[in-house]
Amino acid sequence: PCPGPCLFLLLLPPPVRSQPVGAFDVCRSLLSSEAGPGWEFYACQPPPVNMKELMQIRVDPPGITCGNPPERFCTLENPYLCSDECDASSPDLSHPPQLMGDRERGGLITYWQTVTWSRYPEPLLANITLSWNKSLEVVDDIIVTFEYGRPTSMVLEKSMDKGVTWMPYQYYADDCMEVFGMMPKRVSELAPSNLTRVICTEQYSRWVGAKEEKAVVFEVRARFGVLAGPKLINMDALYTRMETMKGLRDFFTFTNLRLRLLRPALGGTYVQTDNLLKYFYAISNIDVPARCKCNLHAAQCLLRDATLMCDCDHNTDGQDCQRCRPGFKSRTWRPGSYLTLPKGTANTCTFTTVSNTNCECNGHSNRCSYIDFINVVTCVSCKHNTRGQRCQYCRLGYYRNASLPLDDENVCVGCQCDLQGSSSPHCSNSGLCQCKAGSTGRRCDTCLSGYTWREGGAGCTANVCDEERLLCQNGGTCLDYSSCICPANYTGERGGAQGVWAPRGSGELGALLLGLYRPNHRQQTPSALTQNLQNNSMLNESTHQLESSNEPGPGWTQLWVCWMLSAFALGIFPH
Ligand SMILES: *[C@@H]1O[C@H](CO)[C@@H](O)[C@H](O)[C@H]1NC(C)=O
Ligand SMILES: *[C@@H]1O[C@H](CO)[C@@H](O)[C@H](O)[C@H]1NC(C)=O
Ligand SMILES: *[C@@H]1O[C@H](CO)[C@@H](O)[C@H](O)[C@H]1NC(C)=O
Ligand SMILES: *[C@@H]1O[C@H](CO)[C@@H](O)[C@H](O)[C@H]1NC(C)=O
Ligand SMILES: *[C@@H]1O[C@H](CO)[C@@H](O)[C@H](O)[C@H]1NC(C)=O
Ligand SMILES: *[C@@H]1O[C@H](CO)[C@@H](O)[C@H](O)[C@H]1NC(C)=O
Ligand SMILES: *[C@@H]1O[C@H](CO)[C@@H](O)[C@H](O)[C@H]1NC(C)=O
Ligand SMILES: [Ca+2]
Repeated sequence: PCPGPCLFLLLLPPPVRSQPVGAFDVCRSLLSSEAGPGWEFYACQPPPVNMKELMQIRVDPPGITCGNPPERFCTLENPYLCSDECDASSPDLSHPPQLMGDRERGGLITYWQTVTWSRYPEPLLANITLSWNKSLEVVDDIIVTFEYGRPTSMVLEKSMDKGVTWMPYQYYADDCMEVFGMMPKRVSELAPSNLTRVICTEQYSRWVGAKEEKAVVFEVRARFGVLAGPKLINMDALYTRMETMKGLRDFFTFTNLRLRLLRPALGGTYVQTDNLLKYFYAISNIDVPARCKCNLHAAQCLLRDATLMCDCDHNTDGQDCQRCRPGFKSRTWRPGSYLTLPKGTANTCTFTTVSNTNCECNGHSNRCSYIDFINVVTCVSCKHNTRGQRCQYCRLGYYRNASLPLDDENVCVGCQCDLQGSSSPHCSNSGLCQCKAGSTGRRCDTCLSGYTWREGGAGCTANVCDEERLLCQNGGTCLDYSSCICPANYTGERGGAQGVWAPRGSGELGALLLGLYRPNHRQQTPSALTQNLQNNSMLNESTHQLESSNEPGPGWTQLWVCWMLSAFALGIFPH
């Protein structure tokens, strides 16, 4: 029964990490209570990463990337030295799109570059589409680094449905009113009430020199700061608003981003038609700090078959943990919540019912439940004195009648261990009770020779005297194997002179081991005694094996861990 849940258990992340306040980086932790160990669930989310490493880049229109055919260009700051060359066929002179997302090592700046504006006055337009095929939540500023000057106008757009529909995210122009008909704004002017407003900013489009300012920023940090304070100290306030303010979470969510480049850097002046080789776009880097959106049901995001997937917990399922696992729909799916602070709420999907194929109880029950702690579907209310995940074991105090099939109503037979002769009411798989010293038999209701059954809870007690071997001295008479009636002037258990205790024969212990005692009332023949010692040693072994099955399985340690856990979970321990 164990290997399934056990393997799963070993694959779980170590549960002993403590939960830092408000970090939401752990989905569950192990708790022990009076009812045994169990899980406590928390809202959780994957850590942020720079998503540039995982983005698909596409540039439009076709042929916008320079170098095919090879082309000369110059720069705004060196307009008359047009000796630079872009050549797609040369590794050193080519500027393909992937150089926007590469890791630059050794300080060498690598960048994508477009053709020059040689077709002026036709506008020089380019679209850069960044796709992740996964909903993400931006957690810090998106920074686009332009070499040779920032565009004088551009739009950042986003899609939340993998590119089906798009919406503007922010407008950038050196003159917002002229280009977009919008009042120029800064994020610092935003208040909590209009935090999700799409603005046009002139901050990143004015000419200040190509080397001085390269960055075009989509300000996320400053927006967070409107709620969480300038240093983002009060993240609780942000998390609270994320829950309560309509559209706030969506504002930071995207699956794709698109940069629509509308007009290149002009060097602070009008377009000089005599030298169009200095107008083009060049982007060396795009940082997208974001986390996988998992609806607060996963603490990590995995790359599977080149697709980002949330590693869903809380019995949720799907790329974004956006639904309950099959069989766990007893209430409708809900995202996890940042509230109540600081730990949030997991809103775990819970077990409902399982199909008959999953609820297999060998005919001893028709109800199952799910134990999240060991991720196991288990039978409940096993009848006919059975127990276990599939009602496949006998309750303690019962043993399996091996000649009956597992689904027989009478498969579990009461041990009926003799209360006085046994040290426990439980027996082994084969029905052997655990006998106290001196008693024997399957039910421990028989005495070894040298022992005599006494009522009143005493069970088998060692004989003090008998008629043959443990004779009473000095003419005493043995009474009921337990005392000698001494002649006058003699005392002692066996009637030894002046109270000296002097048993005759080879001594009790030796006699017992050699099997010398004569059969008696509730006593046995020597061969039966030997037999019984064997049966008892088998009993010792089988006692140890009582809870493990005969199926081949994992090693002892695992079995033990597993047994402990299942035992708690399945209520195996006797009451
Ligand atoms: C860029 O994308 C927009 C929106 O889909 C489209 O209208 C426009 O034609 C594209 N521009 C280029 C140069 O492909
Ligand atoms: C996008 O993700 C979905 C899973 O939501 C997957 O089925 C599909 O294959 C992925 N597409 C690509 C192009 O990777
Ligand atoms: C946002 O609201 C604040 C106060 O309500 C106002 O001063 C500011 O101009 C607004 N910003 C925008 C971009 O609308
Ligand atoms: C086990 O089952 C068989 C077949 O029904 C029966 O004959 C036997 O008495 C049972 N043994 C015990 C110990 O109940
Ligand atoms: C000991 O066990 C064997 C079977 O293993 C059985 O045949 C025998 O009767 C048992 N002896 C006693 C005294 O219980
Ligand atoms: C017991 O012993 C004493 C002396 O030791 C003796 O006087 C007495 O007669 C004895 N009694 C019997 C009944 O033998
Ligand atoms: C059974 O186990 C007990 C304790 O584990 C031990 O003292 C005893 O000697 C064992 N008996 C046999 C017959 O192996
Ligand atoms: Ca680069």
